[in-house]
Amino acid sequence: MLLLQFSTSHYCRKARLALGYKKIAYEVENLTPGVHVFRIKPLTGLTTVPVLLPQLEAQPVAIADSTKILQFLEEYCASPPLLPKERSLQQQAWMLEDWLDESIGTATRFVYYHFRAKEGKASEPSPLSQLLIQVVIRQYGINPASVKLAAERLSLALDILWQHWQENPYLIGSSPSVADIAAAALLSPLALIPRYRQDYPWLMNRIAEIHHLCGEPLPPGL
Ligand SMILES: N[C@@H](CCC(=O)N[C@@H](CS)C(=O)NCC(=O)O)C(=O)O
Repeated sequence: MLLLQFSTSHYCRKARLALGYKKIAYEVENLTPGVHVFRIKPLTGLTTVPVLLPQLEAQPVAIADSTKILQFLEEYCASPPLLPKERSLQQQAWMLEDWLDESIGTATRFVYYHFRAKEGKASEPSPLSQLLIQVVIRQYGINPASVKLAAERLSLALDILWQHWQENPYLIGSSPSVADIAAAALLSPLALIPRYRQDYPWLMNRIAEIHHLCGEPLPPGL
């Protein structure tokens, strides 16, 4: 299998964690933001990464969207499972995964890029890095007001995740699921921000543990 990705994208990390957990052999092709559309759009009709090319007979040529990639991997390789056995718990796992993907992954992006453009600027002052950060900031409309909303959304989300993880090592059921993979990947950019490392040590431990389970190198900051 071939994963088309941006090496730093937390959505691509999510796909890598699932591939790693299932011990599926794959290669990555790192794309350059901007020109990536010429590679991606003819394959999927979309412009976002990750995109998985299964390169297998009787399978789709390309799968776009990290949630669709996780669904494909679960069907293609059922063991080890990333879903509980009970149908009602499976639905809960996918619901949590979708919330983490659509709402929390976006909020993380806002807080993360705002940090890299402000307090974190000293650690990556190169004009090229700062130019790329400014492109992302414009693309997604990241500004102090939208960052404040994102930080509030994250704070609520982290309270909810804390309640789940305090009672059980896994978010749904008794083994890792798509929800744990999504949380570990989509919250991983927060590890670079000192305030989050200091206020949420349990989250950093959880992110690290899930990365170990999946054989994936830790994100920057951990
Ligand atoms: N919901 C999508 C989100 C993917 C996404 O936002 N990818 C970003 C990188 S983190 C991207 O490809 N941005 C480039 C673009 O939108 O052209 C998924 O889960 O795959």
